[in-house]
Amino acid sequence: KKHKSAAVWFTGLSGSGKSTLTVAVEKELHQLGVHTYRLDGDNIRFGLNKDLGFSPEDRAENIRRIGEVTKLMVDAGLITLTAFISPYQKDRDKAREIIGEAEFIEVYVKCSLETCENRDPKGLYKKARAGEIKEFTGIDAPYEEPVNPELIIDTEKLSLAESVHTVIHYLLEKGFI
Ligand code: GGZ
Repeated sequence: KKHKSAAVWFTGLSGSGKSTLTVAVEKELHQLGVHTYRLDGDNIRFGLNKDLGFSPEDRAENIRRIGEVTKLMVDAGLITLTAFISPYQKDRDKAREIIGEAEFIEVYVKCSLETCENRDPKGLYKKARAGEIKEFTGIDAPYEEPVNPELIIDTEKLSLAESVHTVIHYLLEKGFI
């Protein structure tokens, strides 16, 4: 099945639902016969970027490398789904520039800090509040809300199925799939 490649760039707080959403969107795309690749902390921060931490400079470099890798995957014809906090607008803008405006879809996975902190699936917010993790996004490091995202997915209001549908609908509407 013919499709146009693209980078679907999910950004949001830890616990906002980025990973869950990318996994579910990928599953749906596979059912539609679309070739994809998914990048997240598990396959990037333990490999390519294992030399990087969470200072603003390291996050910028993390996102820059991910932008370059994503560009290669988009060139290879894949719909690439990335799930990184990517808290700084300038870093997301740089990824957009690397990948190309026409292929870059910024998806803000919106969820209040309060809800993310209540979900706390890995107990990281608790550790951050206790001072055991420094520079934790939302606690003692900033998250800059996207200025002009192509899509906003409010995971406090939408079910997972509704969130997936919103992304798939966008890709259909814009002629990517
Ligand atoms: C934010 C951190 C931190 C700090 C470890 N701040 O919920 P998770 O665990 O699985 O996802 C978070 C992940 C964030 O990595 P990213 O590469 O997405 O960040 S960025 O785009 O800002 O470069 C969290 C874990 O790593 N983690 N320490 N201090 N998240």
